Amino acid sequence: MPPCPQQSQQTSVRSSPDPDTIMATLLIFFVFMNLDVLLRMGHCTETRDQILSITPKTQEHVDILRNISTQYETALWQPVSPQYIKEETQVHLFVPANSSETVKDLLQRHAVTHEVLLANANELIEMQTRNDSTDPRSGSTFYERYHSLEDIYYWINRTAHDNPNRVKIILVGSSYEKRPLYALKLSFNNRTNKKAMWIDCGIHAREWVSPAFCLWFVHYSLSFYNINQDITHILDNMDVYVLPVLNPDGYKYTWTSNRMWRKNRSISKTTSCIGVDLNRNFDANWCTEGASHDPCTEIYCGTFPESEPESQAVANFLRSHKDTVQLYLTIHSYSQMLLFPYSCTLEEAENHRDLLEMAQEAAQKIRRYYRNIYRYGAGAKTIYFAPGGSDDWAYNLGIKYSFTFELQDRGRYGFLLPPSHISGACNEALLAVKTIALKVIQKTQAPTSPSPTF
Ligand code: 0X9
Ligand code: ZN
Repeated sequence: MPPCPQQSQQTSVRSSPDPDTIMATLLIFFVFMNLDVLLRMGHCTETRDQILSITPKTQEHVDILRNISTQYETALWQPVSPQYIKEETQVHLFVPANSSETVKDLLQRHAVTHEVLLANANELIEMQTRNDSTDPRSGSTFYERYHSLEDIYYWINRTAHDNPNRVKIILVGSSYEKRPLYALKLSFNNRTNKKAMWIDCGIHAREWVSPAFCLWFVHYSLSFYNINQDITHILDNMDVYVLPVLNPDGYKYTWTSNRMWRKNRSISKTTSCIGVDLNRNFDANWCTEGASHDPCTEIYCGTFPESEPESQAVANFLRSHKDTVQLYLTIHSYSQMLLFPYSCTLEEAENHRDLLEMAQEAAQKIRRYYRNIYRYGAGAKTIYFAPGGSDDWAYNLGIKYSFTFELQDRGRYGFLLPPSHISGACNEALLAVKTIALKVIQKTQAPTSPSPTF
């Protein structure tokens, strides 16, 4: 909770012979001087959305938290679903202003202590949606800000138009609400038998730094080709498909109605609950432990694998390009992790050692150059069981280098990462992408141009 404004000091006034007049004058003067403070005091607990961090110490605490996050108007940030709440593990909970008092009362009544991670989420949300191009206070560039879906569509067209020899727009499908799913194909030469990599962003609507990364990556590729040795080598040897917003309906919804929305916006025939978790909708041990058949949960797997137009579009595209695509990357936030298959089983991927080495090297570079810690490992062992994910599905399709990146941060701002952190988050993720892509080229392709020294 933000500190309620303190009452200002009493102001001294000149004495008057009439005590009643003194009192009345004092009262009027006091109210007038503190009007702003008094007004704000009345609202300081009700008008601000907050993020609480709570570490349950007992099973009773766990049960209370599960109850709060399912029965009250809140949004669980971490873990993704109440079933993963466990003792001694931090829970991040978004509490809208109108449930704040009830939730805090409940916690207090059961002696569950909490810490306020963000006292005023509304201010952060406002900061992220401000149109900074017209804001004189902002010195940031286009790529250091978040953009509405319309702006991203405009940017896609503009980028292709301005780079006709290197960038093509590919329509890979359309969303449930019939928005186009555009990917950009970056192709810097016409070598025969050229391989490719795929990057998708924004599968989860509220993870805004993810689409920001896709834009960052494309911009970097176009600006630093022939300047940076690593990106030059990658683009000389691979085409890159970039899908900036895999879940446009959800992304749009986070800009207009609910900043904490995760799923797509498909309507269920059986309930009024909306949306499927697109990262539970792929055909990889679909809807087993770690996903849910309940449309009202955040990890709802849909009615059958690829029931959703968004996941089906990506799956169709990859199926028809599986002989060229060697590397699959999907960008999420938050928690700073480099994950690889499997998340849908505890079994090790056949090339587990390779994947581990690549993730380790990428994480080490981030640590060395950016002093930031990324954990890495197979999904199921590193975070939780999560079947139906795009990374596991792409891996089973035959794309043997498949990774999920969870970008910044580790919970300080969570999904509300301020725009000023976009460049740091994207630069370190870019370093990881370059490290992994170079390794894939090294492992799979005969060199055509001198490869950079690692
Ligand atoms: O649960 C997820 O879908 C991802 N984490 S997030 O907090 N961004 O939602 C992790 C995905 C890991 N990979 C698979 N589950 N296949
Ligand atoms: Zn995600």
